Order: sequence, then C-alpha cells, then structure tokens
Amino acid sequence: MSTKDMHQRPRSSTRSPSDDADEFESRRQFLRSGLAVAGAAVATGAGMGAAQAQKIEVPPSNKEMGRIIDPKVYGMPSKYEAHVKRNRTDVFVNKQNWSDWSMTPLHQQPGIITPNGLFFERHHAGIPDIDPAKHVVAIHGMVKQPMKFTMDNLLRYPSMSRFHFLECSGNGLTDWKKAASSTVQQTHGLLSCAQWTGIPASWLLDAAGFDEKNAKWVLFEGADGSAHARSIPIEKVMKDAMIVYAMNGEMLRPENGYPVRLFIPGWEGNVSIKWLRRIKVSDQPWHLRSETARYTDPMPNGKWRQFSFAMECKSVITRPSGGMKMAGKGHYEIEGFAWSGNGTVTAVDVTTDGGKTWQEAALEAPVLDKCLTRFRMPWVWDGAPAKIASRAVDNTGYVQPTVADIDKVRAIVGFVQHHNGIFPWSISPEGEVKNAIA
Ligand SMILES: Nc1nc2c(c(=O)[nH]1)N[C@H]1C(S)=C(S)[C@@H](COP(=O)(O)O)O[C@H]1N2
Ligand SMILES: [Mo]
Repeated sequence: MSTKDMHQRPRSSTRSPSDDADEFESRRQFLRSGLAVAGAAVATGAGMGAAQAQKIEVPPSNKEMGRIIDPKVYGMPSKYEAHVKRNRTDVFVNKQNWSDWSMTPLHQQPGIITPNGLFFERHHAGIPDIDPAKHVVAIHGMVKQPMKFTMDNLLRYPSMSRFHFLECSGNGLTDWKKAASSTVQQTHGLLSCAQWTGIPASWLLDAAGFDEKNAKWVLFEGADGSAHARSIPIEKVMKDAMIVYAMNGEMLRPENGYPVRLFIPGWEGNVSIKWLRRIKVSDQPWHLRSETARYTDPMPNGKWRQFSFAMECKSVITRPSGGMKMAGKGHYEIEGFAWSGNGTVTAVDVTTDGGKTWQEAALEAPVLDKCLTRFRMPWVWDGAPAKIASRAVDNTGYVQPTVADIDKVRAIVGFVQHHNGIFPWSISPEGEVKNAIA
C-alpha cells in the first residue's frame, strides 16, 4: 500500500485563488481588522502617528550623488542581503565535495520564484565547465535517423517557458531528524522553483523519427564526470519533458546544467539530467545505478520499489520556522509553501495545536501546475507553547501524510527517499521556533 491509497479523501469545497480577485482590498481588511503583522511596532507605542508627529529626517543619501551604472558587471543583490545564501548540509560530513549539495534559504524567499543564485544544487561529480560552442546533444537508438544538435540548432526552435518546482527526492532524507537541522533551509532546502525555458523533448524525438510502435523508454545522459543517466518512460517524455537552456530569464547557471539540461515537471530532481549530451530511445529501461542502488524505496514486503518518479504533495511552514524568534504574543500570519508533482495544490490546512485541530489557509495566486504555491493563515499566539504544521491537498484528492503514516508503508524508518510527511515546528514560551521532529 502506498501513502497515496491511505490518504485519498474527497474535498467538498475549496476556495479558489481567483476568489481573491480583489486581493488588495482583502489584504487591507486583514490589517484593519487588527490582525496586523506590524503589531510589534504598535505595542511599543511607535505607531505611524507617532512617527509623523516628529521631524522627518533627511538621510545622507539625499544629499549626495549615488553610485553610477557599471554595465560591465553582472548585477548583484544589496551588500546588506549578503546573509541570504545557499548552505551545505550541517549534518553530513562530506569529505571530498564532488558528490555534494547546497540548499535554498526558503524562509528568505518572497514569492514563488527562487533566484538563480539561490537555486539548490545537487551533483554527483562536481560542476563541469562546458563550452556551448562545442557542445552537442545526440539522439540515437530506436530512431529512423540518428541526429546531433548543436546549441545553435536547439536555439533556432521556437522557445516555450513553464513555471515548475524542482525537488531532490532526498529532500529531508539525511537532515530532518537531526537536531543540527534547525532551519527550513536545512530540512526542506533541496527544493526551488523557476521559470524554465527551452523546447519540448518530443520535438527532438520527432525530428529523429522514433519508432512509435516499439519505443517505450528513453535514456538521458549528462556530460559530467558521473555521466549521470536515467531511463524515462516515453509517455512522460512525449507529454511534458523539456530540453531546457534557460531559467528565470537567463541562460542556465553552470551548476544547474549549462548549457542544456533535461527538465521533467513534477518528478524527482534526479531525472532532470544536467549537462545533457545523449538521448537514446529503447523498448526497455536500463536499470542504471540511480535506478537500482539509489533513489529506490524500501517496501514492507522486503522489496525495493524502483522508479518512484512523482514527488507527491507536500508543504512546509516557512514563517515562523526554525531559528526564528517570535516577538511576543499577539497577531501573526503563518506562511509557507505547498507543492505537488501530480498537479495543483487545492488546499492547505494549518494546525497550531500539534494536530488536534486544523484550519484552512488561504492560497495566494497564481496557483500553478507542479509549482510552488504560497499559503497563509492569520494566527493569534497566546504565548503558550505551540506546535504548528501544515498539510497540503492536491487536485487528485491526495492528502499529505504524517511522518508516522510514511513509516508504516516503508520498511526502513527514518531514512527514506521521497519523504513528504507533515513537518511540525515547536514554539516555546520564550518564542523560540524549533524543529519539532528532531
Ligand atoms: N548530469 C547530472 N545531472 C543531474 C545530477 C548530476 O549529478 N549529474 N544530479 C541530479 C540530482 S540528484 C538532482 S536533485 C538535480 C538537481 O538539479 P539542480 O542542481 O539544478 O538543482 O539534478 C539531477 N541531474
Ligand atoms: Mo537529487
């Protein structure tokens, strides 16, 4: 039995984000009703009125000319934001750094798009340096005409762009239950979201004339030191797989697959082969290392499940989250991300009492297919110890399971790939927010 069977439940009514047609007005009402996120300032007596009554100082920046434009350098965030960056795992001692990963600071990400400099990285043999002028993507196997595409060839096709999340199947694998994993960056940071630009993979298969009768699987292989490769069912390749050369409005970063990668919407990050150099069409899968020794799931019957492709519905609260400190009791807005590799998020429930009661959060538009979705819920913290968590539902009716539910359907408890369990944060009377699973 999969967690999917266990948690299927119908949803009668779900608020659609388009109900927020006049979002500005609904947000204004939220603040007017006293549920002000800026409650701290009011409490200390430094309200807007108080500020107005005083003299408004003219800052030094008003009295001098600013820095001039330098078109020769790539634009960077403010130096005051230098603390916002990817980090490596704090719980896994990695001696050689070739097989390595870095995590996205999700608690510092406004909106749904992860900037390229903060997009998580995962690679098995370091980041190769590939000259696009020399790079070639070949397609062969069960095709009428094997072909080679240069980057110029690929860029000549009309482009298409799609917003999708990317999540490593190991997100939560090594780090969740370790006390050292105090922040949401450490517990969930192998997750990012971008607008991907490229062409449908089906165009290359069509160009080569694949054997439509017998072809069942397609191999994609990278040009890095690990020659990382995966077998993908041809239906998925034809449906929505993309050959991607750009993300978030610029060419891919070297760490994310420059100059060209495969991108498979909603599926575990491992199948989105970076530095793509070869596509081979076949009638069967290859049973590669990443399909046998790795990225498989231990089942209670003693067997390992192969090809657990889709990243099932999941969510996490990012504010307040681990490492943050509440500024005293009062009004807060709980915020977080929800996503599903099987479709769109239709609802997110939030608990503030450790799962005894749940309340439906509001979803922020846009709510897109296989994409990060923001949720939020107003909350009055009474200063007592609290345990907060979120539970997402997607448009297939699937409900995010608890960690205990997952442990029941996996043979090895605590060390699992594809971990989408409900994740709690605890809040102490002093306002300290901590990982409540560790
Ligand atoms: N060629 C190649 N592709 C690869 C990998 C790799 O090591 N080599 N790592 C995979 C894994 S495990 C993940 S989670 C994603 C990570 O993509 P990102 O680094 O752009 O976030 O790339 C996948 N594609
Ligand atoms: Mo991964």
